[in-house]
Amino acid sequence: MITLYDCTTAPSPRRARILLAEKCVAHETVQVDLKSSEQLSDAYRKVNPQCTVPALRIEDGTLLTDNAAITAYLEARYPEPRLLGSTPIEMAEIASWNWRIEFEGLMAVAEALRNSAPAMANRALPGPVDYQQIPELAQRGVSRLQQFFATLNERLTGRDFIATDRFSIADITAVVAVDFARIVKVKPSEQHPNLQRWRESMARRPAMSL
Ligand SMILES: N[C@@H](CCC(=O)N[C@@H](CS)C(=O)NCC(=O)O)C(=O)O
Repeated sequence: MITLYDCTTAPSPRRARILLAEKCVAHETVQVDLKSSEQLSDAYRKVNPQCTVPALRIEDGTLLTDNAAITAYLEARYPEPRLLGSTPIEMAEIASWNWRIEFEGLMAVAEALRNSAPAMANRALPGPVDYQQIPELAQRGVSRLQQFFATLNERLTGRDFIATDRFSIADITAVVAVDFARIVKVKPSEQHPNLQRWRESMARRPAMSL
């Protein structure tokens, strides 16, 4: 049986959770409680020395320790539905948008949150090493996030999906990034009609409620 090391409140494992659901992959889930720093415990370090979630244990015991590996593996092993594209051009478009959403969206929320939240003092980056907060990065993160929302809104003009004319991994990553931005009080508004329309249509997919 495949096992997902998950945390229901965190954005990165939500990406893996939605992907597993979209591909209908049966699996077990183990919750790792980030609020009580369980990811830094000796027990979890033995599972994943990077001290992050998600991690996916596959049947032969191999541990996949990030969304990049989990996505590559699941797409290769369960090709349908195709979420990384079918043609070379589709694959390139999807890879490009997925990277932009990670860098301009998810990383911006992480900068804003992790450099400001008192509970994350000394934990400005995930992983086994402690890093101090840089308050200016929190402000920059919020600015980048506002720009990211404008970018997505513009991209979605006259489009149903972010990267191509079909649902893809880029839509999953974007739903997770847009939803998690609420934690730093950035939300789609009337300035983002295309983004709002797309998010409403994504809500009709059962996996997006995970
Ligand atoms: N590259 C990783 C990033 C994973 C990541 O940053 N996970 C966060 C939760 S969203 C984490 O494990 N944080 C632990 C911590 O803050 O110590 C991926 O996308 O798989």
